[in-house]
Amino acid sequence: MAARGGAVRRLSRATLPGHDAPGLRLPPAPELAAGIGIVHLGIGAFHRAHQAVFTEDAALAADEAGWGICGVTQRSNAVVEQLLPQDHLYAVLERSASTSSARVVGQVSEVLFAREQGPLLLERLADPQVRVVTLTVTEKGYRRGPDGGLDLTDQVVAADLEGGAHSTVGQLVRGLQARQRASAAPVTILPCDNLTDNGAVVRRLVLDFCAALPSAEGDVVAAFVEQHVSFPSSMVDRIVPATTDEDRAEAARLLGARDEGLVVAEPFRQWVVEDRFAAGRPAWERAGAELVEDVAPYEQLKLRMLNGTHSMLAYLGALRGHDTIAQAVADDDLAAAARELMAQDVQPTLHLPAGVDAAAYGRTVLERFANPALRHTTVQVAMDGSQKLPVRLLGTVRDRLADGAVPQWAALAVAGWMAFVARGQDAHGRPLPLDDPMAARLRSAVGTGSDPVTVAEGLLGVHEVFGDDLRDNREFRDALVGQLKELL
Ligand code: CS2
Repeated sequence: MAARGGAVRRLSRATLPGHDAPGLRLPPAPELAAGIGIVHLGIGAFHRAHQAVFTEDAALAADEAGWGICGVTQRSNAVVEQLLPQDHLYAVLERSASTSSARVVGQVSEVLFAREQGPLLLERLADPQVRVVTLTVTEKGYRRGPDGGLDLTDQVVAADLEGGAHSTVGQLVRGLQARQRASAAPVTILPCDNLTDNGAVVRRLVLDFCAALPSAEGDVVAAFVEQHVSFPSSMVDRIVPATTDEDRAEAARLLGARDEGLVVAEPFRQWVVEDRFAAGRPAWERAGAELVEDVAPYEQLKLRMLNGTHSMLAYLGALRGHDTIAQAVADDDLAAAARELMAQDVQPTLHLPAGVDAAAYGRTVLERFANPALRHTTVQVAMDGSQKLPVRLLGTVRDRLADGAVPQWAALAVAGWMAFVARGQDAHGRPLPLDDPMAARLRSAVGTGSDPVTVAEGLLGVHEVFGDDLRDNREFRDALVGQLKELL
């Protein structure tokens, strides 16, 4: 197949241009990525545009090999097919409003399809050379129950407890068991998903899994976890929309070759990591990551200001017929709502990291969202609302209610989600997909009702999302009903 832009050859070490060209940066020599030191579960676009880039830059800055990445793909082997024929090379196409540039990343040394290569995955997790396991498996990938612990009623988890290794937590624990038996070498598990206190969350899930194993088996691995495994939290930030054909054509022009593994990203990237590593780590601070003692204030700032506002713009924007976040933020009403959400509702709840100006942070967030070159779709950000809302918006709602304030703007964002679920189409009558692991539950909670009270009360009754406290909060309910009158 000839790609647009005339490039037919596939990206690989052999087809790389001889040197950097304007707008194109080549990868370091393959030796730098030699030796797998990191296993990454969930090698989607985000990992490739974020942690892999930081890791390569750290290896370069410190001139240190041994931190090659073994990426693991869970649901399909698409990433294996993308990267294997390319010597695991791929480009990150960085798009600002005015320019694009590409860099080819060579830090991934291996990609495994967990479903078909389970034994090899356990071997990697047991390998003492592997010292860090990173994760981007999305919110739903953790399979948490309503109390935040491991959902033992989940079928995949249940099958893993019988000896499988298909869920993320099952893979971690089966890998740790193999590691304990093989060498008992310490290791760090570093989650990079948008969850509050993600390190503690994953630690708890791992220990929940151990506790559900027969005790002779579970106690041994739990003791190993307690003594030799650390779970730092981290905050990750980079906007990485789905790659389009247009992106691939542009990258082909820059690379002179076709890149099936291409990812697209904004220029901005941030990574704040708790510096608690059981067995060393790459020199990420030399690549611009911030290694801190406590990530909580950074995480709260990012999840509530950026992701909360992103979700608001996604739902309200999609309902109004805006295809992209940039279009939504160019809509004066929605930009104003986004500013009010941050200023009125979110900012009063924040415990800011030292030296951070929340208002300035908020302005930067909106500038980043306005980047027209990214084409981040509203429906992409809108997906998995049942998993995202509690983390991004409902903490703000709870904190404001506890302070005796009614968070009208956060209620507007939540009502946007409710209207998105209930209406199922935008202002032009185009369908809006409800892509959510709880879609069936949400649909039945709304039923055939389309009036604000039925929709608000139906969805507030979804315990996993709102708990009992928000369901029973009269002021919040009234605020939602009021907003839904406008939206439905
Ligand atoms: C977005 C995030 O898809 C979404 O829900 O809000 O992926 C967002 O782009 C990143 O968290 C930015 O760091």
